[in-house]
Amino acid sequence: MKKKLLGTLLSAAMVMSLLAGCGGAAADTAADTATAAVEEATDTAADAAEDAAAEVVEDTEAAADAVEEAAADAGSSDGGLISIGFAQVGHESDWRTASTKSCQDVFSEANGYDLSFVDCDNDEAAQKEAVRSFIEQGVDYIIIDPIIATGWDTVLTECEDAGIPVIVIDRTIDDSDKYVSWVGSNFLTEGKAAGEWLKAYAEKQGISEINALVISGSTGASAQIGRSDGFKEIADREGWTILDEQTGDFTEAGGQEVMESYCKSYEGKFNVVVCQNDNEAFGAMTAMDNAGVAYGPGNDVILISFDACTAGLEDVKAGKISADFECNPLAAPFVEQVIQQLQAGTTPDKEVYMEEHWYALPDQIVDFSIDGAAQTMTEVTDDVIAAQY
Ligand code: GYE
Repeated sequence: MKKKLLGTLLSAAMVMSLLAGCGGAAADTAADTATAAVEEATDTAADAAEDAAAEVVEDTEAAADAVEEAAADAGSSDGGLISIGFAQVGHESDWRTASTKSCQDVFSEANGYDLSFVDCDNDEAAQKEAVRSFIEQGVDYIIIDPIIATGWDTVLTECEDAGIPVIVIDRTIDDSDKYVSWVGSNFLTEGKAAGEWLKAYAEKQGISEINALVISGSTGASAQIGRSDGFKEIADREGWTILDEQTGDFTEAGGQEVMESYCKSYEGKFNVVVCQNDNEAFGAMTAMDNAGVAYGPGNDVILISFDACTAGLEDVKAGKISADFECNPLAAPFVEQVIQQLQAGTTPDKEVYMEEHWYALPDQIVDFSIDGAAQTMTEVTDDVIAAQY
């Protein structure tokens, strides 16, 4: 870590200059004593002068060694880079790929970082192991994107005991506050946005009855909990029926599998499908195509999705997904700000929220509000798609 090494070098340099000063004084004293000794012709004074000179030489050598050691440290162990361990969820979605790339781009060697990246493949135990291995490595900072929201206090306490600041990215940790900062999205708001949009859109279309099927994300992930709770809050208030909610694990394969079974179990009974991310929606569309279910604006089934990645927005533009609620994965620059604040000794905000947009085509753009706050929707155009992650 740059800061520590610089400190060591500075103090070593200070010790050296002090010793240099002392060396001059001690040498003078030694010389005086030696002269006196010669004058008085006593062996004792000569010995004292020799001892003093030897001590000065010894101390100066020790200081030089310290400087050399610190310089070697700077050159060898981490090259003065800030070391970071990042325990990433996995590689389940387009969103995740963008999140990983964002972190790898920002925390590059060229930017002054030494990043240890672990793809935890959606395995909670592997994620805790990754964090513990970062503690063993003695990294400067640990970034965690928690696969699930609970079960964190023990390992976060271990980080705290080791004096390593933890920054949480994306999903939240709900049962421990032993982290410095969290940077991510408001998943509850995203879920409510989908519900409030559906209410306004259904009204505009003259649809009075909603029978929804939800394909949820990985169970226990805060992104799943927030989106489920937010949508359900509006559904309950409006008296809609949620026919079923099963997890597609945020993957395309999972979305397809769940939708295949929904198409059989709820044939002709549903008019809304809510997928908690775009990849699930891609799978659900394949399943509906295979089952002969028509979806998208102008068809029986309204398909709602989250994330709004490039491919998701392409499906909005193609008239397949009726509305897509963004979750912004490009959080790494904000995490870097947190780290730079910590480096500078200032206290970062405990929570940093990402900005996001709600996307649709013009006919599906409706006015709605969330908890009294009016929302603006963004029309999906080619330029919007080109600028998306
Ligand atoms: O929506 C999904 C990903 O945690 C917000 O995880 C993230 C979610 C995102 O797999 O695509």
